[in-house]
Amino acid sequence: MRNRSWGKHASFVLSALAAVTPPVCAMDRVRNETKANLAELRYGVTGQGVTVAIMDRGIDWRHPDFIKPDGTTRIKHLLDMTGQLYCEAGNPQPVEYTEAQINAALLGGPPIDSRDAVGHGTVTAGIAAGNGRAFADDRYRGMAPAADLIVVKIVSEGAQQHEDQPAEAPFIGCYEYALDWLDQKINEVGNPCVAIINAGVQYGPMDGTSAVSRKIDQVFGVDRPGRIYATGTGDEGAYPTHAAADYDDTAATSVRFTTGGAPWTITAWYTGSQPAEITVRMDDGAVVGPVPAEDYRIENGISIYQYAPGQEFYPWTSTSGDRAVWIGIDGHAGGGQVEIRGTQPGMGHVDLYIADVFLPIVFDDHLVPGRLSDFAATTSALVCGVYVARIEYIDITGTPRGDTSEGVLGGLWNHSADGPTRDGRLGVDVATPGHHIFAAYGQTSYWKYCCPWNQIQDGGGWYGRQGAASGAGPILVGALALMLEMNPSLTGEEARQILQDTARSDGFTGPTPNTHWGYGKLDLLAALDQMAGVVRGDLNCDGAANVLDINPFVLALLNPAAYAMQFPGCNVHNADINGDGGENVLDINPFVALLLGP
Ligand SMILES: [Ca+2]
Ligand SMILES: [Ca+2]
Repeated sequence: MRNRSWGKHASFVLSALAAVTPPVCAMDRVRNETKANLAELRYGVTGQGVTVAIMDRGIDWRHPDFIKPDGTTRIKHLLDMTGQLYCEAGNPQPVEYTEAQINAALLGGPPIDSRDAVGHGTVTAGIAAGNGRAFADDRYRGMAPAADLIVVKIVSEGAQQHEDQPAEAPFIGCYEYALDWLDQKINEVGNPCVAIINAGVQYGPMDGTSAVSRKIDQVFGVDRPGRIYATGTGDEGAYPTHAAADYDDTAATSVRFTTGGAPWTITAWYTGSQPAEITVRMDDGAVVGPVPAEDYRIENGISIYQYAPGQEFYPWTSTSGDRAVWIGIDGHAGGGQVEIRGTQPGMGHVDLYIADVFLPIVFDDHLVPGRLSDFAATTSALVCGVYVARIEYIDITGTPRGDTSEGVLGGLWNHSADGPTRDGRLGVDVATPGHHIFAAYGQTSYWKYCCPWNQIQDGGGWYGRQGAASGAGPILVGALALMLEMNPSLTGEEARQILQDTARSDGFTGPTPNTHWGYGKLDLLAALDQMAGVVRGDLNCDGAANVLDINPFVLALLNPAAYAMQFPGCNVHNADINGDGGENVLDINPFVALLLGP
């Protein structure tokens, strides 16, 4: 320690405050890890007066986590798009349910014919905003337990028939319609809103120019006060699902792939001003192409469609000016290659994607980073990577369960998708502890039926396990709801800056920012502190933390009342240097480190 007199101060303060301990909370791990509990203790934030909009597989509207203590629903509006296929004509009309209808149904009136057949949407809502009422001490409440909800059932991968529940067919609703509807309902409720579409893969331009991304920008945007859109990165991290290469007109550039033979697709985006021919050449001898720009070919189980810029199908319909290619391959197990060759002088660049990891096809060379979902590449989106919050738990039967195969505790989840976006933005703002967390489970969902080991001990069957980007995104959504409660006119870009400024780096994140963690781990207390004007280490309120703050720091720790009198208007929380929610002996070493600098 360089400052000997400070050393004496420190040892004195240490002995004086040795009995002080940081607050202990019984909440689930995520609220502690993100410092949501500390943020609530210090600022009283619970999401009150904020709308959380969940676009997912629906919601178990009967679950106690979405019902207020007075028995009425927390759902202000519910839209069900079951049976749709994007925005195609002839789709079943979306069905809207009001708060009053849901309340009547809760009281035994006409039932609401909307459910979360899969279970995913209920978990999303629970993580972001469940109030924890289904179990003692609100133990499994989400991040913003007093927020209002608007729910859109916008997608489903389908669910099997089970018990007395019918099967559900897969569907994808019309995102444009849903977002326009949501825009209206947010205005009707009149409160700030943070929203998520908790779905999405690498299918689209991945640069913020798809129809869905542009609609999200329109409804939320970077500078619309009180409107924020957030999402997780995606689940494709570390998988061989993104390849890229330069090409020109002198020789074909070849990207190798291996397919299992089942039908699926490769999509590609390349430089709009450098038109190219595309050929698919399989090792089994099948060759289709070259297919010129804005042409197509279907032969031998292989389809190649080349779109003119902006003329792709919905929801791609990109405004980037780049050219898209859709390649379908069926019945050709084994190796092959996509060949791209320019048809005029000059260099172009091509990105090739496999939509998600469940498809039986991988790239074998030209692999590059950048596996965000198309929705996560939205310009206005605040995006979180995923880190591991839990590697062990006990299931509802009392059986210990573990999963150490997808990352170490505190480390990045192995498949957290990474930036950059295709247009070169970092693509990740912060990371949240989304893998293996506990939240509300839909009581009639397929998840609850199929996989009882995912239900946790001490949850009464109401709560279960979730993970991946789907677990992480709603944590960020809930955190943003608390930030909107602090400042209802906060914009997305302001929130992004605060989250980036206040994120924590550690041995797992390595140097930040980077394309996996963004600026580091979400620290909600630090974020709200920054919003409240806290400057850690500045105890005399002159705007800087330096040697002049040593005596006021000691006073703040020893005698907060005297400190308040001597430094009126100063914030005693400026002395919570380590950000653990208290001003005490544990802040001494961090304060010294702060003064001594890096
Ligand atoms: Ca100062
Ligand atoms: Ca502290």
